[in-house]
Amino acid sequence: MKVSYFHVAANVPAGPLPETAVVIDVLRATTTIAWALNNGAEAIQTFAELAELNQSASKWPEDSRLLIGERGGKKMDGFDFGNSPVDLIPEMVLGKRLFMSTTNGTRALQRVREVKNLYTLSLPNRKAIADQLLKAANDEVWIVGSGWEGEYSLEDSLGAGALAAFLLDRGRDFVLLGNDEIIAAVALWEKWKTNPEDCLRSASHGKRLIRLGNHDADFKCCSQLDNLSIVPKQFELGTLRAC
Ligand code: 3SL
Repeated sequence: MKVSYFHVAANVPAGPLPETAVVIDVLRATTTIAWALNNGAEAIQTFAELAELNQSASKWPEDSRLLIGERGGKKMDGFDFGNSPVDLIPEMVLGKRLFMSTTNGTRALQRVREVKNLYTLSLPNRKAIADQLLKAANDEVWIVGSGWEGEYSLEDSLGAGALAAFLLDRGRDFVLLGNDEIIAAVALWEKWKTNPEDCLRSASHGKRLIRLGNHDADFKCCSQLDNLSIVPKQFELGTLRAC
């Protein structure tokens, strides 16, 4: 299994996609997705464009839908929630269809949405995703970071490294690091694996969230490792469910 990492959607090579891709947005979209599905959301429909989100959401009964997401880290007018994973408790999301749009994460998802197996990764569900990948043992897996408006993001690389390190540990004989980015990501994980929260707070997007207000609960939640067994997978184009 050859595992490669691309920092941002724009770096994903043109041409045929592999069978399997994993999208990461450690702060915070894919952590929010993992927690929302863990807490009983029926499905999460993701959108890069707000107009499309509003159009799809308007066709769904109001009492069984939630609009969630952010722009620049802030909740949007008319939305039920921003992009904090700790807000999406079972009392809020159980049985609900979530309509989600974020600055970068939902765009990264869109770039690789044609793959057969599309998963989302966060630190909390790192082992669950790794186990799924090891079980399927596809020849090629692409990990795609969300970055920030086209730029590298430290925390997504940390997540990619965390996943690759686990895969290497369990499958050293058949897991191959496919590009320099994933080798660098593993080195980053080695540096911060005992204190991922410190990495998240050191990252430029972590600092952006700190400037916007108190996000201590988000940092804690987004840096927890292997505490969720949820595997978010795309079932219909743009729609994620627990598999
Ligand atoms: O850019 C994104 O997709 C978001 O996850 C960013 S934020 O952490 O919600 O601000």
